[in-house]
Amino acid sequence: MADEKHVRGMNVSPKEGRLIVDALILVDIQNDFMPGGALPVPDGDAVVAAANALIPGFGLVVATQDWHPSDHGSFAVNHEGYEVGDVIDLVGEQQILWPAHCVQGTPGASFHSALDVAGIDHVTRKGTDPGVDSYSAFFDNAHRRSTGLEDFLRARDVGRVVICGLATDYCVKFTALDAVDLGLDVTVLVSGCRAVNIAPGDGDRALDEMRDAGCRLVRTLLT
Ligand code: VGL
Ligand code: ZN
Repeated sequence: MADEKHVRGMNVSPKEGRLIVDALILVDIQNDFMPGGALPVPDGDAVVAAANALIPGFGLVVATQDWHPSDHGSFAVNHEGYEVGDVIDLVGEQQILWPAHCVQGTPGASFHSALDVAGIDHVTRKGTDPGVDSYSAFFDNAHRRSTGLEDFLRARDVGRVVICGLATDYCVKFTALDAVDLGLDVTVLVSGCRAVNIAPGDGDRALDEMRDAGCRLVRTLLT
């Protein structure tokens, strides 16, 4: 874009007399979502290289961590008589029951060891309330509580976000949809995302939902 400036890796462009800043949001690039992890996303480790390639191009990089207490309500093991994949009601929301994953402080909750964590400026942890899940980086699934990420981005004049990570059909999708609702300009780097695909096509349907909501879907940020 002709009006775009690239200042020491910080992409800024003038809007209404202010600068708007681009941020990269890396969603849940954690061991438990990798092949062999507790809640494996097929080919999930492919997003690490994509994330690492993007990081140097952004002046502001945020990473999220799914960060559950062991008694979290999204874990099947915490609901007697229920199994992984069953759907229950949790504070009025439909909740899929998952295997226990990303328990606070465990190796499964750590970022993938090859992720360039030195390039991350801020970490948002979500899913910490045992009573409600939080797929989105911004709000819990019942939209009752904010994670603080919105305030963090607004305080830094972020107007545009690029999103990649895991999983396309859950945390990436809900993060992208909330970001659009918050008035941010949202680009999803599809090549840097992978889906759980519990039902075949879930990932593709999630991409359609994001596009319909106003997200820009791209396969590369290079021009
Ligand atoms: C996620 C299911 C449960 C995700 C997190 O990161 O997409 N999916 N918790
Ligand atoms: Zn989770």
